[in-house]
Amino acid sequence: TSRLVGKTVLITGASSGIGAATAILFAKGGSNLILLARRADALKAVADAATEAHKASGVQGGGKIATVQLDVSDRAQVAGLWEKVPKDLRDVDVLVNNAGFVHGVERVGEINASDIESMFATNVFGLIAMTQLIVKDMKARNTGHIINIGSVAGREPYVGGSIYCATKHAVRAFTGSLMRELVDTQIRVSEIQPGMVETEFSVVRFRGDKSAADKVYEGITPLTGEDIAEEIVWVASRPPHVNLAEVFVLPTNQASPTLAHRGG
Ligand code: NDP
Ligand code: 8X3
Repeated sequence: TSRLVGKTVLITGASSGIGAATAILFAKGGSNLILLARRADALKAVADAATEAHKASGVQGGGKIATVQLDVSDRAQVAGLWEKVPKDLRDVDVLVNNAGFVHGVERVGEINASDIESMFATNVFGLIAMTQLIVKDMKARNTGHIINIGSVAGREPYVGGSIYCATKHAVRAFTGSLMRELVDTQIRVSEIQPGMVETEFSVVRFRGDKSAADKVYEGITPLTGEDIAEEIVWVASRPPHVNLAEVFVLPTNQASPTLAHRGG
């Protein structure tokens, strides 16, 4: 991972779960960080943990961290990002488009219009807006790596997940087009597609109902945010001529969104 020392990594949705674990692992590897999320306090706590991790690693170089309170679904906020980032961190080497969520398990016909709109606004339009902003600079410098967080739900739809699955299928299609468009550049484009990861994801899905969220992971050892962080850092730290285009990563006892073996 010496390839990551001094690189600048921008992570959206860095205040919890996969994004937070990824921030800490890149910090350990000597990268500089720009961390984005809507919750400023949680973001600050992750930045502090990342600073500690960088110090404890003893790696020379990197360790600069900027946090920006930002909603990726707000186009004006995304457009104003650079005003909030110190000049020496404005050349992004790795963009991790991780911010995303699902609300509910309602079936088509019963889904709140506001949930439909907010899932697309964050998972799809937010990811696209961030990419549009940053790919321009990457193209100008002919270097960079865009890592999008898709999902098993972007490969296989399931009952009660129509909108979320549609957003993640959209992420996969967008990522595929982008990779093809950039084939004549030194910019890499990758997608990580996790199965069940125990984060705040299910608490958000069940609108704060922790016991409903816990049931999702009952009888199975789910992935952790740290597991996915390892994949992201692995993908980002391959030699410049190697692009891990897709990484589909499941818990050992999960085979699809609806096929999991529970109870050991
Ligand atoms: P968490 O809920 O723990 O983390 C989601 C992160 O996204 C938070 O930091 C949240 O921060 C941020 N976020 C949400 N909406 C916005 C927004 N509009 N603008 C900026 N930040 C936002 O869940 P995970 O870590 O599990 O989720 C990360 C990604 O992984 C998501 O894209 C999710 O779809 C994907 N994924 C998750 C799986 C799982 O089983 N957990 C499986 C497959 C994919 P804040 O609220 O502070 O803005
Ligand atoms: C999260 C995994 O199967 O709950 O992307 O949609 S799933």
